[in-house]
Amino acid sequence: MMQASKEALKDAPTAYEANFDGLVGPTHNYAGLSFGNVASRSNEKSVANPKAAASQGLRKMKRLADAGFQQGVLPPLERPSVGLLRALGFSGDDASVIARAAREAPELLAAASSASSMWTANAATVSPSADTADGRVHFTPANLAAKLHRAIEHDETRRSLGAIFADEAHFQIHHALPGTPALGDEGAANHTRFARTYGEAGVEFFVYGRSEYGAGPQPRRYPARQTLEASRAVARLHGLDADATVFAQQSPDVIDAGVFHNDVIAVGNLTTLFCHEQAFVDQHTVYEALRARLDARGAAFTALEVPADEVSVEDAVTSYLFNSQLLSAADGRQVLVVPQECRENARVAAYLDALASRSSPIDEVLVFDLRESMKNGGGPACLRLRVVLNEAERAAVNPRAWMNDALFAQLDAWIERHYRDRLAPADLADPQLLVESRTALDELTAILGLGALYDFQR
Ligand code: SUG
Repeated sequence: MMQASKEALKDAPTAYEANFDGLVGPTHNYAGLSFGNVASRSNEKSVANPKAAASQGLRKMKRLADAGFQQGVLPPLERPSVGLLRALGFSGDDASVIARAAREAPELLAAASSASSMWTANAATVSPSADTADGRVHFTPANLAAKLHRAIEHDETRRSLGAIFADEAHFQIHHALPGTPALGDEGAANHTRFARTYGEAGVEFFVYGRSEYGAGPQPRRYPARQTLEASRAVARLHGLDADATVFAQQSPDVIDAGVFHNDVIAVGNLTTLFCHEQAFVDQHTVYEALRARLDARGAAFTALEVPADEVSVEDAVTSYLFNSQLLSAADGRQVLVVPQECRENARVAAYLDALASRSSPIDEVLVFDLRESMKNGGGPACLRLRVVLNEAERAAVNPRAWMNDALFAQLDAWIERHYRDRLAPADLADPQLLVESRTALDELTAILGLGALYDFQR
């Protein structure tokens, strides 16, 4: 397995998987906004530390960049969104809009204030140029229609992707699908791309929670956020070859156990799928479909399936074992990036320790403290958007978005200068938070070379 992927890397066209992590915004807080996401609900109303959250995320980026991975940064969106509150009928100057919303509809102010754009796995679905009909990298920002606080992200997300992937000769950034239940789309969190090497044509794997018009079981307790119809629409928009896509339904039982996105129960990279044995409906048929499609592209598919008697679905949900990043190092070794909660769950820790002695496609495990994001249900994989790029595409990316020593130092000092170390739900009513947030973001656009990205700058 290892040998094969090393061999493959040697003669592949040069392409890389870059991970673009979302910088945590200054309003990071725990508002319990995501029914179906166990961590979000159980930490509702606890006090957040935005400074620690941003710093934990930044340190992940830096450590992975230092380890030789391609690492980029996506900016936070402007929050609180005074625009949302105005659209919902609150008027007056900005401070009055916030004060009235805090008094009359604190839940709407919380939705307008969420720093949820940090979870860039939900920013968009991305198809590499090797897979698309027109040979460009395609992005479809996710409509995130299931939750108000997330449904307001896609327009601004599209703008920030446009500031980083600006060159239309290489990048096509679509509009989000219409934001309606039939077309609920949660982006790359429900999408995995397999290939022999990054530069070759691959197989795109779309996982949905329910179908609006088709058959199939439905979860009973928690919502299924992604529909088959949305996944199919994204595949069409990106011009993917029908022979190179697989659509699979997530098990409704695991959605009901708190697996609100596929990336809470499965992660893939190149020819490996690492997943729980209860992740999908008709799991073995799913493997066979992936195996056949990859076989047709000269690649050998491997499923590394974790049995329930070693790690239960509940263990997976509390530890976020599968919300890991499975990354290929330059020498072909696969590295699994996990949150520290995986070391704190005895069964998951034992599983990871045993990996070393088993023959497995995972060669190394790296552990990260992402506690602040994890308390809202966002692990290492949620925080990143994967973008496979060839050399020409990489050269066309806004160069200021790449993590390096200088950018790390600038962002670290920027966080230190602008972020609070304590944010309680009641603090969302403070009009000064908007002023602080805008001051920070204004400076950030200069650091990242993004121009006048935000509405307040226009
Ligand atoms: O959409 N949490 C996010 C977490 C997203 C995780 N992303 C992936 N699995 N890829 C969500 O549920 C909680 C916000 C709050 O409750 O304050 C939140 O939005």
